[in-house]
Amino acid sequence: MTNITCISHRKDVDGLVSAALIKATKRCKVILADYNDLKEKLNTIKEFDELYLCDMGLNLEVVNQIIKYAKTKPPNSIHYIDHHYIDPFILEEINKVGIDITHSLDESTSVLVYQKFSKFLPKKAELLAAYGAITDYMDSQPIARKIIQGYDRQFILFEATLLSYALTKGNEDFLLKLVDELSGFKYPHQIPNVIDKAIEQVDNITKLMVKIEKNGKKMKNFAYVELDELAIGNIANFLIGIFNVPIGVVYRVLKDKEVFEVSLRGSDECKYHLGIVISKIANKLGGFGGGHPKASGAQIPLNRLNDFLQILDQELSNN
Ligand SMILES: [Mn+2]
Repeated sequence: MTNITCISHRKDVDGLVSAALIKATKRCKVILADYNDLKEKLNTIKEFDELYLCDMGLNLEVVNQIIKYAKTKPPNSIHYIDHHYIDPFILEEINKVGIDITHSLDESTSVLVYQKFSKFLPKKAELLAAYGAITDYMDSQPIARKIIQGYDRQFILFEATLLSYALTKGNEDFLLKLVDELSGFKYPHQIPNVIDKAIEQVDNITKLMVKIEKNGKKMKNFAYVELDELAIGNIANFLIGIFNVPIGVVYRVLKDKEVFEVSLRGSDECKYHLGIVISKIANKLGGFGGGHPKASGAQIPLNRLNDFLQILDQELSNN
């Protein structure tokens, strides 16, 4: 039997539904990862015939590792499907070693996966693609938009939101179960525990809103708050509204690892590519990060927290 593995982004609807679409197409094993443990997870899967890497922006370490793997495998054994910004030079490097690349900044990963495999998938698989597009704010892009127009918009929004809220309250087993159920095209509201966990998270968000109002601080070009959880990076959007700034920044301190995790969100008025900005600053401070124009994140050594806030404010003053 061929050994097919899919590694996809863990705490993110786009990542989970992308994994579900691959699983529905290929009978694959699914491994969920985020930027903290992608390298570790990759290390655990040296043996594979086919490897899918979905919705994971690639840092240099990871690029080197997959290039190493690719050199020992026939061409097209490794598939990289993603919509995170990637340096064209790196793209060229991984292309050279025979990695199959499906990359576009224009649609969510779920839509890219759906397009790639649509001829092997039933029509209802496009709903999964739509959930990923909506929760990644890419539902107005051409393909996603076309899919969504064929349904009741509220229905898709509801199902996508259930997923995105429920997954913040789930452990690894729950997330893998979600992928499994979605790969069988179960609607999110029909999947056990999804509704309960989603409501738990809605409740949590109402409490976080109060906390943000009380503890948030304003810099020149953004507002920020420390929370004990990074529930969903989208929480940073509340800062934009409360402090009337174009960018919201939420972080949480991981004392045992001596790092902080940070999420940024930008409003329509934000004229920066937050993925590029954060990647540059994180590298400078000994951490790593990346993401999209209006949504990005990083992990940075804790002793650089103040530097981070200062440098970010400076970066965002430049035109
Ligand atoms: Mn995505």
